[in-house]
Amino acid sequence: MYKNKEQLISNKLSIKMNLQKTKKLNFLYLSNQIKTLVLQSDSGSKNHPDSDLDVLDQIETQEPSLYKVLILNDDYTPMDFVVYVLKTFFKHDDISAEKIMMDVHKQGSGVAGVYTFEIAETKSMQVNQFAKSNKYPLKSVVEEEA
Ligand code: TYC
Repeated sequence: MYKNKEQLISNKLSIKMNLQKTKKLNFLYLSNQIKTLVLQSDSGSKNHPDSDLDVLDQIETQEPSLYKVLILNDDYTPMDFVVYVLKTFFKHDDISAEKIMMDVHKQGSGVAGVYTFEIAETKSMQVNQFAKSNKYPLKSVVEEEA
C-alpha cells in the first residue's frame, strides 16, 4: 500500500515534469517560428528593395504606356470622308476634325487620338477597314508616344 502510494506519487511527478518539458519545448518551438517569420518579413521589403513583392508593387503603380493613332495623307480620299472618320471614330467636333484633316493634307500625317495600346489598335483597324470597304486608300497607323 505504501509502496503503491509512493509509486503513484512518483508517477504523478514524472507526468507533471513531462508536461512541463513539453510546454517548454512547445514554447521554444513557437518562439523560434515567430523569430523566423519576423526575419523573413524584414528581409522581404526593407533590406532587399527588389524582392518579388516590391517588383510587383512597382509594376502595379506604373502608368500604362500611351499610343497615338496617326492618320496618313493620300491623293484620293475625299476631304469630307476624312472629316467624317475623325468625327465618328475619334469623337472630334466639326472644327477640330476639319483642322486635323487639313494638317494631314498639308503635312502628310496627324494625330487623330491618343489611347492605351488595345484601344489605339482597335480604332486604327476600324478606320482602315471602314476606308477599305468604301474603296478609299485612307490609312491609319499606331505609334507609341515618346
Ligand atoms: N489629300 C486628300 C485630298 O486632297 C485629303 C486627305 C486628307 C486624304 C487627309 C487623307 O488623311 C487624309 N483629297
